[in-house]
Amino acid sequence: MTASDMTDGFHLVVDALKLNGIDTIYGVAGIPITDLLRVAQSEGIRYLGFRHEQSAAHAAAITGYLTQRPGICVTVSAPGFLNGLVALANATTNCFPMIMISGSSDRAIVDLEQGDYEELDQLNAAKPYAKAAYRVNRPQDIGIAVARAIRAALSGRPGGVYLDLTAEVLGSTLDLESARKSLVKVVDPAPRQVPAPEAIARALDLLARAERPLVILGKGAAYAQADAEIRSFIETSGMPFLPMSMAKGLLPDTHPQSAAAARSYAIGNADVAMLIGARLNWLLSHGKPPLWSEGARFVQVDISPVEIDSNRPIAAPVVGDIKSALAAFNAALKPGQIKPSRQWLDAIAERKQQNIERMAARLNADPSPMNFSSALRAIRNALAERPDVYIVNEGANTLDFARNIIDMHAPRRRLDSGTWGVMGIGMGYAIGAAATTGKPVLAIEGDSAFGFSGMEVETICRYGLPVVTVVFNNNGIYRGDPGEGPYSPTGFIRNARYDRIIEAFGGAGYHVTDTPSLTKAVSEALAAGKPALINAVIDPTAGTESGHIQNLNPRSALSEKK
Ligand code: ADP
Ligand code: TZD
Ligand code: MG
Repeated sequence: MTASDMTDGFHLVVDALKLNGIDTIYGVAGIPITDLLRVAQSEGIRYLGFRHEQSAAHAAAITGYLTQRPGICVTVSAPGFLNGLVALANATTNCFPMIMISGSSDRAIVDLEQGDYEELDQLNAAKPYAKAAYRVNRPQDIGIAVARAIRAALSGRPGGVYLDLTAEVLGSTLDLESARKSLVKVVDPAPRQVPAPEAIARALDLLARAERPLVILGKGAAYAQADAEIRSFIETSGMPFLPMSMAKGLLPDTHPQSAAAARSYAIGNADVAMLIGARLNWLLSHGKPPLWSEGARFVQVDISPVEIDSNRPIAAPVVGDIKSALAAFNAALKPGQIKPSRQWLDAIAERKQQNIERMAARLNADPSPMNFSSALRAIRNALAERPDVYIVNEGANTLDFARNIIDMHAPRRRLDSGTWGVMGIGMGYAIGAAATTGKPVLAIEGDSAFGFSGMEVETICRYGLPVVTVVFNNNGIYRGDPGEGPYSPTGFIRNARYDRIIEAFGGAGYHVTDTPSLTKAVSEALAAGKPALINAVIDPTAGTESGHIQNLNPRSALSEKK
């Protein structure tokens, strides 16, 4: 056999990915995967190289969320793998489909702990943090392994999958005929899961008997791309709805049935709540009092059967995929069957009005320096004509205020810290969203949050991506140190000029201290469609410790006795 009758592990991986429609890979180059990236690029896969694996893997995760196709991230062994692992775990926690492929060192040496270059038992390290983890030991298994990884990432509840490729497998050869036969194109990787008709009937029956029903939309509903089905069900039933953070825009935030501005009232008084792709985790106070009423009953639509009854008993579980489930609800729903009481709708409308008026006073103030509300109003004004823009958002106060102030008008446009409340997603999500959609991205970042992935500004400039980052610079985590003196655990260098970071790479930097300049800078930068970073100076005393989740800080029993 001659060399032209042979292929190798590098090419087989690329062939297997391409066969399954993968067109983009994110990663960081190095031993043993540099040639894998070169082959991918020369075979027509778009490769985006990052400065840190965590951001590359976050980009893959958000690509998975936006496209229902697994995002792919490639890393080197041990430390590169571990750098990516946080993002792989975060993807699994948030139910985003992705595959992290890492090269690994010589198994014979790793398994005997004889001290190889970048030695680590990566497969076992990944297992507790991934939905699934596989290792390929023979080139003829690459095709089936990639297929298995894709199916594991996408089917059922989506999640992060780890695929371990030994250096040996990458370099080993296989004859072309066997190679061709070994490749697998996955058929129907996320099969529809149609819920049982009796589950739909039970849920409709419970909703029909409700006086104060409430729909809660989670990011599972956004992921499912069942936008029309969800909207039709909510509008036909007339129920008020609340979007979880990343479900904002599934129906526009300005929709008359949105109860977002009366969130606590709606949650606290609902007699039946219908969860659609949302978990009763900490973000919903586990469904328990005092936020929820003692007697609240639940419908839960979710693809994962074991999510049901996780925190509170679920009276009407609907296990299936949201698109199929909502189609079934719409088919079975009779006009007038669900009747939220007039009193309930009026009470929500009244609370909404009060809260909107209260918020307007804060939004319309124009203090100097800017605070979170005034700066976000300035950004909201710039976004008014740009519903196409994707929003990435992390921080503490920066996150909480932006979630409330920036209305979303289209589905899957808001990408944020999510289930873990993790810092560091910013530039990775922004790059992933821009690369995947070709649309402009506005990243609204706390100064601390930005620091976790800030070096990826070079990546953004290198590829000329339409990412505009606004750093809410209040000199610290939560709030800045007020004056001179030694730095506190939450303080950062005072009056930093984050805008100059992007200038080092040829991007546009803006330094703004008032609201008209902020609106102008955001509008201008978005219109230019080029990399930009706006350093927005925020009053260091404006924020609160931990933003809206101050209550989660442990308090010493001693201080309470005093
Ligand atoms: P949020 O943070 O917005 O409240 P969560 O991440 O807690 O949302 O919940 C998302 C839920 O959606 C998960 O329980 C997941 O199993 C579920 N899910 C994801 N995709 C689908 C789908 N296509 N169909 C049904 N449920 C889904
Ligand atoms: N590390 C990681 C990976 N995730 C975290 N959530 C934290 C640390 C703790 N943390 C928060 O929960 S928010 C936050 C940290 C460090 C940053 C808050 O400061 P910021 O935002 O500058 O980003 P504000 O607007 O100043 O509150
Ligand atoms: Mg800050």
